[in-house]
Amino acid sequence: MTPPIAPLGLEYTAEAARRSGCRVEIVDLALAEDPAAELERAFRHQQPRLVGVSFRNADDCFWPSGQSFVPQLESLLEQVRGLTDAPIVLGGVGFSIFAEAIMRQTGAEFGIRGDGEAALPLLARAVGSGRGLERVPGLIWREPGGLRSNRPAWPKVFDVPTDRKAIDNPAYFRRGGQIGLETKRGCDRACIYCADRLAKGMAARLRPPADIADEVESLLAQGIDVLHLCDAEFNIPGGHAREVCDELLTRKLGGRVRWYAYLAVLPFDDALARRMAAAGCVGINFTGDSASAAMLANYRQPHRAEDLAAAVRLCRRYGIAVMLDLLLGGPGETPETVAETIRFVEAIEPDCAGAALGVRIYPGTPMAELVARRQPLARHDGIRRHYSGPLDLLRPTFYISPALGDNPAALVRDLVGGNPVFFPPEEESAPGARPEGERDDHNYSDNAALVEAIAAGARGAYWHILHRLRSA
Ligand code: B12
Repeated sequence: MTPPIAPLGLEYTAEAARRSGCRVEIVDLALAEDPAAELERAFRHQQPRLVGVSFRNADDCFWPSGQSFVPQLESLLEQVRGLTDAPIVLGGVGFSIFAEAIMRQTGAEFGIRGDGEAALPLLARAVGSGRGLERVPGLIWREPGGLRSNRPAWPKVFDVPTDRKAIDNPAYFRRGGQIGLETKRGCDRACIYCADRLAKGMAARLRPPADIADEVESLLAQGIDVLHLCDAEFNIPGGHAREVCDELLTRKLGGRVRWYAYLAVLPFDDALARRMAAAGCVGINFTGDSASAAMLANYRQPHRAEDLAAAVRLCRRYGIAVMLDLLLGGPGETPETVAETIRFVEAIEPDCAGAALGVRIYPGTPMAELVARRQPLARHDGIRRHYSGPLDLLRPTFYISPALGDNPAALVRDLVGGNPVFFPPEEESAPGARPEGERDDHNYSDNAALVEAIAAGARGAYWHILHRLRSA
């Protein structure tokens, strides 16, 4: 996928395994010119005990393209099987969201749902000794009666390596424009559609601020000074966000690094905005969802339209670029609530607003239950998908409120009316058909405009780079 995003989960997991005494070789297929040749080279002179595969994106989570990456995972596993008899363990956020379904579909011997750092070395040992599988956190494995699963690996203590040398981060920085790091895992919000609870759990697991600052220093020492936080929401809980900023300020890192973050609209106040700006934050992407009170209640968001306006004002006050991510088309959405949201967002003038249309339905979320309660999912008139046959939530399956009619993307595009603040949805009749130069959505998968801008020196969050391209 381009621009390429550095595989942070792979890096933390591999480094933790190394520290626990495992011999680890990383084969980074995302940077390889010829991935098949790279794989062959890796297995030519050695046979590992275990092959781990990090699967980050199960699909692009984007309507109308709805591109699944599970077929690529299956063909990768086929190649690996041709090169070694070692068992395969799958992990990664894309895997964790759909863990058992992916185990069934791919035939992998093992999967780890949740954090890999502690679990992977334990599995390597269990595979070596032939016992102890039931003590490996998050493990899913095969037994004659079917799949067996341990509880997800969501350890309370967040202790990951801070020395970012396991993968070629400078190469990703040159080609991908920013490098990620985490300040916590898990989110206790109840937003009906979110997959984070499936992959990271609902209890926030906080990372010591000193470790975060150490990691920033490690990246800076490699010439990497533009970062993107990889928390679901940086400001949940707000107290930890303040402590992280304070640590960066104490170490005087604020002036040396520029960083971007995802934030919930609440809690966000003058004190946090000021601290974040001083600590180097240059852009925030808020989970805005909607400006309609009815829709925000349906999504179970605690904020209201006026909180969106206040967040944009605070960002302006402290010179932070601001993007609002909208989620249009959820349960209860009507043309009137879409219009209310678009008009409100226009009026409060963020730098950008992502007018995403269609809610990806993840199994086991309140969204999946809610939609199924109204009508059986397989025959539901709100379901949008590009595949036929039985409904399969592992394949990109979306919900768009039937009240938006047959061509909801055209409805949204009309309301947006060409306002360059918005990234509007592509029309269903023509997914991908818009010529590359005219593409105006914010799907970062195979995004040629971004690749080109980054090659020419642009750095930052992708929405911010696209925004600068549009305003140039
Ligand atoms: C930050 C972020 C971004 C940033 C990345 C910035 C950066 N420089 O890293 C940006 C904005 C660029 C981005 C883009 C996209 N993203 Co994004 N992103 C995230 C987010 C919030 C964090 C990802 C992350 O790094 N997590 C931290 C790492 C450490 O966790 P991890 O990867 O899960 O790894 C742990 C475990 O999974 C496990 N593990 C990992 N690998 C392995 C391997 C083995 C063998 C084992 C045992 C364990 C293991 O151990 C690791 C450590 O504990 C996630 C949601 C989330 N909370 O994770 C979404 C998320 C991954 N993104 C998602 C999507 C869809 C995308 C895009 C495709 C969107 C689009 N259409 O443009 C693009 C793809 C970009 C790309 N080239 O890959 C989805 C994927 C869902 C799905 N359906 O598959 C997620 C889950 C969000 C969501 N709920 O919709 N994203």
